[in-house]
Amino acid sequence: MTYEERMKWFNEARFGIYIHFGLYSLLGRGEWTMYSERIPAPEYAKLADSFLPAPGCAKEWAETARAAGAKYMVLTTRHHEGFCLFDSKYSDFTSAKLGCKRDIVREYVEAARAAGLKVGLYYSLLDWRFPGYFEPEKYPESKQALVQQAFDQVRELMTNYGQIDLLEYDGAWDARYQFRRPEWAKFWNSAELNAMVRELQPQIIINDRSGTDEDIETPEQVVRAGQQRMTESCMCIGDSCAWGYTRFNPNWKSAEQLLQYLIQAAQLGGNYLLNIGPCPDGSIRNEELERLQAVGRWLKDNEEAIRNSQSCDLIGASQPGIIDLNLQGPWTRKDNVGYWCIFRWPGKVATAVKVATPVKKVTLLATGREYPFVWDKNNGKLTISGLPALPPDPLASVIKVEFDGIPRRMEEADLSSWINYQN
Ligand code: FHN
Repeated sequence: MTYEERMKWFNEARFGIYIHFGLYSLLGRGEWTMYSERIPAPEYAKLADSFLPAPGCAKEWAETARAAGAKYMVLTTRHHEGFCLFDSKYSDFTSAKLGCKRDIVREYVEAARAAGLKVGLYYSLLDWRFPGYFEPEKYPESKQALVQQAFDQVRELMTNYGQIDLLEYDGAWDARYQFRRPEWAKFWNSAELNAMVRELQPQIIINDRSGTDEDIETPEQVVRAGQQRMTESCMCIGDSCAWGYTRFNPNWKSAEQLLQYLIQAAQLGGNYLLNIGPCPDGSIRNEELERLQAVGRWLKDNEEAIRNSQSCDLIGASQPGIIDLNLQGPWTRKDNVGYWCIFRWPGKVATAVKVATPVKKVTLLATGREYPFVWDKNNGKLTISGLPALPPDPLASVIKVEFDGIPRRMEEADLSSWINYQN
């Protein structure tokens, strides 16, 4: 399978849901609690007895992801605490053996498939229970056991759950945070690890966090274009330090902000992986649920602007504070069609500038209604009139513009030419 073939569904999707769920969810202080509070492993392990997610929680995640308009999910099968949500021959510290005694990963993959979603698995290479992670020179046997555990468990995940579409590694960095990727790859023997994964799952997409490059880059809490590969930007709905359930979480992003990030990702030809941190019983809290539902409602009418989008050269900024000379909003594109995603509705007339490509037709994407326009080929100004005075969609209204070719930005040879322009 070629890279393009493997990436096809991922490119079409543009939007996925990340799920951080583990023992840390019981504490409600984020997924780093074991380490940030230096809770000794035997004491932390006692939490497993109380890990009793409600039956059917995976179904709830999948239904919520589908209602949000996501096309895939990524579940933390094991985070840095080392607790596996799957049955493993290589660990007794699992949800299959303790607490609920259920294979949550199996429930999750089945629920995802039943909801028509692609299946992504997250696996943290590091496991805080191993001294050899923190001090590999001092505890070489522990380091060896840790790496062996990763091989054995990744093999289990790639063997026991049918087709896995996406593998997201994490936690490959060294405990002193020196961030040297070639050294991560050496520590984890990642080339060999990934060769095994690709042999077991030839169609899989793998992220670059094991130290080798693989298929996608996954920047956190920002949306940006890929530096070398396609990008999947992952982000929390609340603050950046709270991927796992964080009971008191003050800074929820609004549905408008989440949509702005999604559209910005689509504008750059990348994906947006939006995280939820289910409650101890696996349910999704209202603050997250209502925002995901709002994004889903918007996507119902406007997904044409998002799925399989290509990057667009026309002027427009998606985020507040980033002023690309057009405050109304960004453009996404599919071949010769541009989708102007307007967050700051201008009123009855919308004006785009520096449009170099002839315009054929203008409609509102959600309704299909056509609007009159004038395009001046000399100065590149596109003026659309007869629009509603108020924003047709409270979140973002999309104007679909059909061009006579791939829409291009007009270069201004003389930056002052507009001052006394007459046509
Ligand atoms: O340390 C983790 C963090 O808890 C979270 O899982 C994120 C998600 O991408 N990744 C790590 C930090 O890079």
